Amino acid sequence: MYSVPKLADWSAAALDAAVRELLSALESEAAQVASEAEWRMFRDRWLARKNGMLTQVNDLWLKAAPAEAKREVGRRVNELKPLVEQAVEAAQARAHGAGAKSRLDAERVDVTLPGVQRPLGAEHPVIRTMNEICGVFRAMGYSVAEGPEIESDYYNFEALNFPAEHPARDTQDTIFLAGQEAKPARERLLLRTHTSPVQIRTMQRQKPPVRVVIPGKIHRHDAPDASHSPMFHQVEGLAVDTGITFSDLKGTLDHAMKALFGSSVKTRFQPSFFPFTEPSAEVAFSCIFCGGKGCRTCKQSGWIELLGCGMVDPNVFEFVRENGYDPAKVSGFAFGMGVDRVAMLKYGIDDIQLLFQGDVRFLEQFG
Ligand code: 2NL
Repeated sequence: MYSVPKLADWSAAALDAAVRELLSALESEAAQVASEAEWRMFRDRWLARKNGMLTQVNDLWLKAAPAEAKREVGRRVNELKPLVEQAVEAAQARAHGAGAKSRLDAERVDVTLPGVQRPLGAEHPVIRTMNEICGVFRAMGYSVAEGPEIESDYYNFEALNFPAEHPARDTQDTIFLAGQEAKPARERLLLRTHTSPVQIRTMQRQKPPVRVVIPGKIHRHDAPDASHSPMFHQVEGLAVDTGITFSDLKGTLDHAMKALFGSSVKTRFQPSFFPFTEPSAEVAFSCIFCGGKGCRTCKQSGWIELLGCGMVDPNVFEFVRENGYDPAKVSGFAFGMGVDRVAMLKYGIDDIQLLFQGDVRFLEQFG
């Protein structure tokens, strides 16, 4: 690599030769600068105050020159300085350009490649069924209400005519929250076992007439198997007005079953019992798989049981009497159905667990 020579011959010809040699070294070193880091080393080698090439030229050529040569040496040394500075500046511009180009090359994006695929989500079959059921009742003028999943004993039992210690409570397989013993019994919290508490809340908020459906999650202390889950879904409905009769109940639910399962289904009402309705009934519709002849799904009966319903018990109205629900003046009907059962029938699902395991291979079939 080039280094600044000491001079012995101070003639004009010898000085010119030394200058040419230095400039050619400058030019070839400048040509090799290819990056920001190399440029910095090049700049320091030539311009550093301490030991840079120009400093050495000053020391070895100008300061060392005999008095008679000082003028000629000085002129040449002065001309060198701007040349070196120009070469350094030009090399920087080139190094910078080269760096930017290689970065652009590395980061180049091919906009013609296919994009990142984002799979579309699909509505869960339970939610879809819930919306469909609510839609059938909305079309008949019902509104939709929701409420808390953690409820008090009062709303889940007391106000629905399940008195404390009544055996009907046992049928609910309730999951209770721990640490509630310090509270009065009616304030103790539990996971709601039906969405009926929201109907009580609706009657507290709204004077009759009322027509409302309540979709939601409910909980029962049940061991999971193909037809049981400790968490499942329900849609309940309530209609209260003057002069509501059991015929209104039958006509409404008969229409709802036809809207959900096809206009050719028949409905069957059989007497039953619920604490909050009197009289009460179980509703079945004619089997959509065998047309009523008998098959595996309807257990050879020709009927599929789906709903519980009845006329609202006057004892329930007593809890909201002050808000216009005098049982001597108004009457109403109520019903409840399991959404998961409906979804399984509609989509031919034989295991309720599939609905809640979150397996994408199952869920993506509903896109
Ligand atoms: C079933 C039975 C039913 C009700 C729910 C209800 C609510 C109020 C007053 C009266 Cl606030 N009744 N709800 C009535 C009868 C049956 O559900 O088997 N569900 C799956």
